[in-house]
Amino acid sequence: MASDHNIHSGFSTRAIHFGYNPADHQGALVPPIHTSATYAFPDAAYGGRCFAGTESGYFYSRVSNPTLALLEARLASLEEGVGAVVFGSGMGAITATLWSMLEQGDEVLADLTLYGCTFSFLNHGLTRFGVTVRHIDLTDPQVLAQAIGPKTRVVYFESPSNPNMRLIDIAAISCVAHAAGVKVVVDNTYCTPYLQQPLVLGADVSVHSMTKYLGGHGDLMAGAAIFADPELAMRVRVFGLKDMTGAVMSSQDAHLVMRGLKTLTLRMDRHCQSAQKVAELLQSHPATEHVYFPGLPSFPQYELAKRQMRLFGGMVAFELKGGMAAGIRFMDALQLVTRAVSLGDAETLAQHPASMTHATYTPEERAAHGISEGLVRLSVGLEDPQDILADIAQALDTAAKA
Ligand code: 4LM
Repeated sequence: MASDHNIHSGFSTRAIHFGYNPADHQGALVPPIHTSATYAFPDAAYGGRCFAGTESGYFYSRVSNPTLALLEARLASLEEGVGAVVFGSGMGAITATLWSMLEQGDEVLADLTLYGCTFSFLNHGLTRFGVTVRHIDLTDPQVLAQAIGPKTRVVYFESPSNPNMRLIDIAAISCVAHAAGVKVVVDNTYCTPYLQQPLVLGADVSVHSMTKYLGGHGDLMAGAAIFADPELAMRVRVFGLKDMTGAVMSSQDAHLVMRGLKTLTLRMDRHCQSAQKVAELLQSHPATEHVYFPGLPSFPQYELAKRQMRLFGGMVAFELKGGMAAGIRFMDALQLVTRAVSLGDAETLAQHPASMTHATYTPEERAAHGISEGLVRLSVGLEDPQDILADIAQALDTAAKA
């Protein structure tokens, strides 16, 4: 397991060094990539103890692996958790965590808006196995206080939510949930541990798609769950990961995520600065009807954003005056900005949630959950800001003309 090297250092230093000392690895600056699926036991009794959980050594890489363990230690440090488990995708992290926390007859209270496949897992997946899912407006902690019932086990939300940027007050929701003995799971993908620390604010689990900002280069699929409770972390590893999903991350991808983490703060600073400029451009343009970005003083939850997030993030959503038709014209006019789903890459990406990432909702569900048909989502990348702005400005002008 990783040592606690650099335990007291700053965030960027830990993102680069935490848990690794080259002196323990023949001086290798970059941690080795352990590809072994299985591990030799010195004797049979040792192997038995590994399987019984009384020996902490490695025994099979579906449960743990030294390269993944280093990444897990680093993530736990960055988000101030007691442990972390990594997965082959963000959906792997979400499903393994919820499979481990819920039983038949339990209830999940989720916010109105969630990433499309998370919505689908809850409403089309867990409900088939006797779990009740109710969507409530978690932007108001009083709504949660009134909704919690005897079967409620988990409160689940994203902040900001994908795609319409609803912010949830993590500390206030955790307070209400914990008073009733209910656990809080937050999807922190949009923020990363650099911008927001759900566990410090009181949540029990923080889940991530590391396919996004943590990997940062659009070249891998990965997920993580970070825990405040070591027993829950262990249950998610030996049940949710090992038995229920098998959603194992490859050690090569763990190496790439650790490479991405080295530049996380630099990249996030730039994503956030450029997104602010993009949001201001959108807001000032006559073609735009609404802009959703936490860093605009006109954003209804601006005060909460300042309190809860270090910076306002790299994601911007907006609606044009001509609705969906204008949004599609805007997307088709883009030249530098790439039409693609996903987010957090070096490339600026534009997508249309209603027909892409949130097509798992029916049109009626989208309307009920506040996802408008004309919404366009931008993941603002790392290109020169003036080039991003120029492309968006010309596409807005084109969209407005027709
Ligand atoms: C997208 N998102 O929005 P994997 N949590 C959040 C997400 O945005 C996503 C996942 C989990 C998008 C993918 C196409 C807030 C994904 C799921 O894709 O399984 O790593 O993460 O564009």
